[in-house]
Amino acid sequence: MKKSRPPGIRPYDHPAGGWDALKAVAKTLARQQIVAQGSRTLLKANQPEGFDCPGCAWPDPKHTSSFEFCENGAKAITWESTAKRTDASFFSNHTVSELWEWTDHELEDAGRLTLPLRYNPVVDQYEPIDWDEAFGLIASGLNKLGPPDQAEFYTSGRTSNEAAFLYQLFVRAYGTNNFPDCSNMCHEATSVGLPKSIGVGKGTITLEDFDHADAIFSFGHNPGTNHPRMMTTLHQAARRGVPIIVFNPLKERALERFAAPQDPLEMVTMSSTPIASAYHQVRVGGDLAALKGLMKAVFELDAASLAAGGDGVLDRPFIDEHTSGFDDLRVDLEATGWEKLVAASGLTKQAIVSAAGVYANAERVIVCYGMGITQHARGTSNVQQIANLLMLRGNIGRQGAGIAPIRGHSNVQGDPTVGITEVPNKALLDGMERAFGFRPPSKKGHNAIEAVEAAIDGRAKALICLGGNLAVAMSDQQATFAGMRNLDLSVHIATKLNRSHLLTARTTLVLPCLGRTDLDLQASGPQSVTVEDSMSMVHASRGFLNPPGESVRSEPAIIAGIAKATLGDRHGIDWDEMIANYDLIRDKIEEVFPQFSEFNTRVRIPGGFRLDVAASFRRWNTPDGKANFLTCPELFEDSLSADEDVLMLTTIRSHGQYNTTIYGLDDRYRGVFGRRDVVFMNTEDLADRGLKDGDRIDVLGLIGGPDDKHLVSGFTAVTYDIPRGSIAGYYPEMNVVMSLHHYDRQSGTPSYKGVPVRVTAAAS
Ligand SMILES: Nc1nc2c(c(=O)[nH]1)N[C@H]1C(S)=C(S)[C@@H](COP(=O)(O)OP(=O)(O)OC[C@H]3O[C@@H](n4cnc5c(=O)[nH]c(N)nc54)[C@H](O)[C@@H]3O)O[C@H]1N2
Ligand SMILES: Nc1nc2c(c(=O)[nH]1)N[C@H]1C(S)=C(S)[C@@H](COP(=O)(O)OP(=O)(O)OC[C@H]3O[C@@H](n4cnc5c(=O)[nH]c(N)nc54)[C@H](O)[C@@H]3O)O[C@H]1N2
Ligand SMILES: [Mo]
Repeated sequence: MKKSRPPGIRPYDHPAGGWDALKAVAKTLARQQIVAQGSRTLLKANQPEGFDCPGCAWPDPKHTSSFEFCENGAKAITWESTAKRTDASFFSNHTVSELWEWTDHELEDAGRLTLPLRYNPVVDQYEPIDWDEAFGLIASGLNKLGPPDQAEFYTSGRTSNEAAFLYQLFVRAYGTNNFPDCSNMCHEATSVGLPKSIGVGKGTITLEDFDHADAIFSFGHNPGTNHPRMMTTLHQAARRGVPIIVFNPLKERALERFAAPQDPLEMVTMSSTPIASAYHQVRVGGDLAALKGLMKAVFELDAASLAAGGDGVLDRPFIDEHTSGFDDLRVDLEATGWEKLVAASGLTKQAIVSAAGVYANAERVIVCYGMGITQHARGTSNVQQIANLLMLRGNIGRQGAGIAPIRGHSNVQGDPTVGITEVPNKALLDGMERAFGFRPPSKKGHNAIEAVEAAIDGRAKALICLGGNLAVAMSDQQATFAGMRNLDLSVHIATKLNRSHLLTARTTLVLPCLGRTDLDLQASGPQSVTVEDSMSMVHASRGFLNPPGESVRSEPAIIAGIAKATLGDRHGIDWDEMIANYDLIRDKIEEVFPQFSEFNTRVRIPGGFRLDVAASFRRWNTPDGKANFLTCPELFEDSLSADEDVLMLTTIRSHGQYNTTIYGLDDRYRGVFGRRDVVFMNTEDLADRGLKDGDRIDVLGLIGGPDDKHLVSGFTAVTYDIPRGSIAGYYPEMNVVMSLHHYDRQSGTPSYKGVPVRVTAAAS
């Protein structure tokens, strides 16, 4: 007898991609009312003369290739180039209290922002305001603060290099390093962890390396949804017979099998290609143990090979010449028994040993990873164990091998490269002094968590957000919301309305900006901006659509307007000149950061250029000039996760969202339709609690207080193929269960993917 499933739960048995992906795009185009211009827009994505897709940071094949179909890229583009508008009448028809009751989906679906707005508390509405008046209010708000450290300057990762660079110039000239940014919630564990390991906080491979890899390992990322263009690469590798070994608690469909929309044969025959050659369902938070197990098994294979008179499997010349810390790693692995590794990873010893066999047999290995690795209380250590694993066989700094952090936002890697960082190094400070004749402050500023903490306890009085939706993206929404409401001045530079904008301060402004697809016309003509992808390639992006309204300005122009009003002619910076022609901004970027030499020339070459990643050439910019093996003795994320009654919650993205932007309520590949109020659980974990598929449950976060402040109630439990002890729910709905103080102590990354929780039947 077939069991009936909860409403909206219908297991999906097609491969990822295929015709359903094409259908989904057609539906999105229609919903955003852009059928006519939509297809034209999509064809310009990631083309040499077109714009960079705002969907993700996956690189483009040589940037001159033909159109690459990507379902979620298409959603990101149509969502931005929608014909819907929020104009003056929209805001006079809806109070902020009323909008607060709308869902996140409804808020953004209302359309593009078209006018600068100021919140009027008397009528509880946003009202149009002149640009100059807006800039004046911001300037007086910032200039009446005590020390400049009372202001926080957030950046989300869609911001171009040019806008980010001007922003950091303005903020440093104003006098602070308070640069919370979305990267703090994302790949900060990479940016902090890898410099200590290999001397650079970026990936070491290029896209071409995949053509030469003999094995690919994938930890904690979901490319079918979040980096769909990566599926072209994985599809090609799988067809070449390259083993792809996946470590992920959830069986993500695209990693199981994929039908490439660009492959006519697969589309016509409705066939697909298996992607993963082995799929290891590691426990949530079990990667540290899995990685140490892999390394322990490599050591054992090495010993066995040597005992049999072979050469061993370690790359001894590489280890001797290029690394330090090898003996410490060996001691750490010897001290950790298999029993513990098996328990903490949730994998059998056999599974780990077999994956290690694939690793040791491959001449060239790439390890890719995403948020499943970084968003943990030990995220930095996770990243460093991946580097260790690669270093054991010299898999860094040669063709077909290396480490591949898969970045999120389309320019999240570029923003820190051009100065968005709360910890400026000497080179940055020297560069700024050289180019602008003033020495910026060197004192460490706030990251995202510290900025929110400062808002909560009143140390921060002003917050300027260059994009994003900080309040909803951050852990502990109750605390974060209260902090944002506590401010004197809040300014949001945005394309669309979101919940952060409704958390009004004493003075609150929303400033409408152009997106990637929009034509950016300045005094010297149409402008291009630049972005850096996950593989350190910098290239140009130029939009071509008519802006959503006459008043909408570019991000650089808005920053320049704020800077001029706030700083006057301090330091003699000519803001107008740079806005008239973005080449002049790029000249300054080059002056501050020598790796951008001949920036304006090189960025005009189709496909752009690659920034120097020293570790790709086996130059190690670490204090001892070597690649460092770094150990982490603790296996569990925290003491609670060893408690049997405690489940580890991970928070994931559905197929129908872009971070806090909810395109729709379906998560097709996971078989969820029309809802997001579900929690994926193992049948036995449910049974242990007297629960079953479809029951309504409460989920209580256990860190950050004994009361029920971190409670999500009345969600529906859905039985799912997930390891015992692990549960999964959607970001951002589940952010409420997280304490603001639960984060990786090394990088500040919130532990979004390792939250100890207790699950019970719903109280009401
Ligand atoms: N369409 C779309 N594209 C996007 C985004 C989007 O929201 N929508 N967001 C962009 C951004 S900013 C980012 S950072 C990236 C995010 O891209 P991903 O890194 O793919 O992000 P997530 O969906 O959060 O989770 C990734 C995977 O980690 C697995 N996972 C969860 N916990 C663990 C764990 O403990 N261990 C392991 N090994 N795996 C685990 C989940 O099952 C999931 O498959 O995508 C970018 N691209
Ligand atoms: N529980 C949980 N929480 C998470 C995560 C998780 O996996 N689990 N992931 C974290 C990660 S990886 C990230 S990166 C953060 C994301 O945090 P953010 O980057 O702050 O959030 P987004 O949802 O990407 O921001 C969406 C808003 O950006 C604005 N926007 C869109 N395009 C543009 C543009 O071109 N210019 C400007 N100025 N504004 C624009 C729109 O107003 C839109 O509402 O969330 C983090 N939060
Ligand atoms: Mo991200």
